[in-house]
Amino acid sequence: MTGAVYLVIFLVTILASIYSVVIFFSHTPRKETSSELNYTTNDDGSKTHQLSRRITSTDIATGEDSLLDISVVVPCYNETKRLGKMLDECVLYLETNHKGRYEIIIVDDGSQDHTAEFAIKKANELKIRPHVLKVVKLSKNRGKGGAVTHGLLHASGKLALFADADGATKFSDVGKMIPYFANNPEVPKVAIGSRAHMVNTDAVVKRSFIRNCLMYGLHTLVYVFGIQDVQDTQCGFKLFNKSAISKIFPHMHTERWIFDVEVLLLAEMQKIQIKEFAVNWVEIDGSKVDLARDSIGMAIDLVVTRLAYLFGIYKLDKCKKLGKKNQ
Ligand SMILES: Nc1nc2c(ncn2[C@@H]2O[C@H](COP(=O)(O)OP(=O)(O)O)[C@@H](O)[C@H]2O)c(=O)[nH]1
Ligand SMILES: [Mg+2]
Repeated sequence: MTGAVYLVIFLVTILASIYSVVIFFSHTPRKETSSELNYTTNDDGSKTHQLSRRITSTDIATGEDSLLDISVVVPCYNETKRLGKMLDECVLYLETNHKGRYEIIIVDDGSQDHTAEFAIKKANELKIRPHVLKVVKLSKNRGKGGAVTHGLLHASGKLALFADADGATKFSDVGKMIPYFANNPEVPKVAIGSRAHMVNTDAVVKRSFIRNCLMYGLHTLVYVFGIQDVQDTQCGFKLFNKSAISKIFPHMHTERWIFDVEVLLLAEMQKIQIKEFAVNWVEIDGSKVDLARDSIGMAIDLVVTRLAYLFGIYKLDKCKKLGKKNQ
């Protein structure tokens, strides 16, 4: 056999091994359980209520299909210590600017510290009407990405934001993003909070050395594996119109920390408009990220997500690529 044949065999073996590894680490999200389609609110508490119908990839938003301006999805895992302050700020902004036209969906991802009950108590304390704050409990922990995906797919607002429970991003900054969605609700758009303007400020410089190193490592991997046009992929403050939700979230696979990158990959693959907005952000204690365990998981998920789309292991099933008119 010639050298060329050996080379081909070698390359095919390498490719087949990479393919198998990607299949091994790829994710198939579990189906929603029936209890996850219900929520509780601050009424008498004896009954659960049905969430809005799940958004599908074939839905076409008209802007007339919802009475609500905005839904806010808050993924929560053991957040009794941090959620209160975030809700104070969030409800103040929404009551002032969107009274009667908003909902907050708390997705409690198997917390053990009674986050769900805390959220209902907080809704009473803030005197918001029943059914404005909805609490969904996931039967089994899915991770932040799974919780955000679940909440957004059952959101009923014309726009839907996901925001971290720690209130690290100043909530009122959503007001800078909303005008971007003013016209043409059928055109999918994504607005993402960005901390890129803060790289040399105390908020980032004062983070621990190891956290900053891991952050730079992650940014480099994100850059190499697919997202070059977005400076801050990881900020937990992203706003979508209904059209963008239906084009992106029915296709999600990644359930843990790196799901933001899959959201952006899906948006870029379909030429969906993405705009970054500088937001005010402060580091809040009590992060759920375990540096040692999660950074390895993040790196694996990142590489696997990119390669899985490349190899066709992850696909945009029913969702057709958008035509030129939406670019
Ligand atoms: N639903 C859900 N949310 C989570 C999970 N882990 C973290 N979160 C939420 O994700 C958001 C960001 O978490 P945080 O620990 O502040 O991450 P960091 O800001 O990247 O350090 C918070 O709202 C957390 O409650 C999880 O396993 N499930
Ligand atoms: Mg945080």
